[in-house]
Amino acid sequence: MQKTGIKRQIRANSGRAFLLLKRGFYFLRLAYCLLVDTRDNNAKGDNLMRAILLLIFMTFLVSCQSGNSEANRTVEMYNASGDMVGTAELSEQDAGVQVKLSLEGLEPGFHGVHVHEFPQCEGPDFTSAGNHFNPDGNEHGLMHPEGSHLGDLPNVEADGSGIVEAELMLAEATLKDGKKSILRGEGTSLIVHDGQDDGVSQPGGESGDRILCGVIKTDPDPQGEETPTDPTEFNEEQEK
Ligand SMILES: [Cu+2]
Ligand SMILES: [Zn+2]
Repeated sequence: MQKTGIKRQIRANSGRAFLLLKRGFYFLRLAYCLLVDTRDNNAKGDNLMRAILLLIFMTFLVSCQSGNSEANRTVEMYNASGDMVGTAELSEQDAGVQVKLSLEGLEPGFHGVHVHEFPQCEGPDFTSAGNHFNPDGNEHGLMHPEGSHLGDLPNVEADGSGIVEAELMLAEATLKDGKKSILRGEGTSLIVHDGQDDGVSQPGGESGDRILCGVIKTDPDPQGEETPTDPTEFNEEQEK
């Protein structure tokens, strides 16, 4: 029943907390050993070695944490049939958000790419993604004098085998908080078009059908696999 469900959840949560604690203790002990040993040992070379080790260890800790922050994000790209055909690696940079696209199975040639306003990729037409992300109310197009949408990106070119490997810059956008955040609210989406964006036509550069879509969300994996309803819990409820 409900009670067992709650119990199970508490058990799951405390298990996770225990693991975290254990890991924390391990790191603390390691750091402590490195520091204390330094005091006991007078050999300067050893001290230096330990200091370097400690530094490496601290860097490792920090880099572990930043892996989960808003600085990076991987977006899975799907085609109209619902097959995953690549990824977009997003990373926060001074100039904006870098978008590293790795795609396959496209028609050779140029394709328009934009960040659209809603985090919804419902195939086959992906109209659920809405218009281009445009928090400033600009016109569309990187070549438009009154442009551009914040979500406008340069075209990418698929090679003869339909593969795209491209690094684009979503200028002035951010993954952090604020008006120009592509994680704002529920999030946004990344769309690849069948045709080329001409950079000036309204409202979308006449780039044709939306052929790929990927959701850009704040928390794509909120609680791991434990969140979905436990099927055994349902069975227990049924038996009563
Ligand atoms: Cu678009
Ligand atoms: Zn646009």
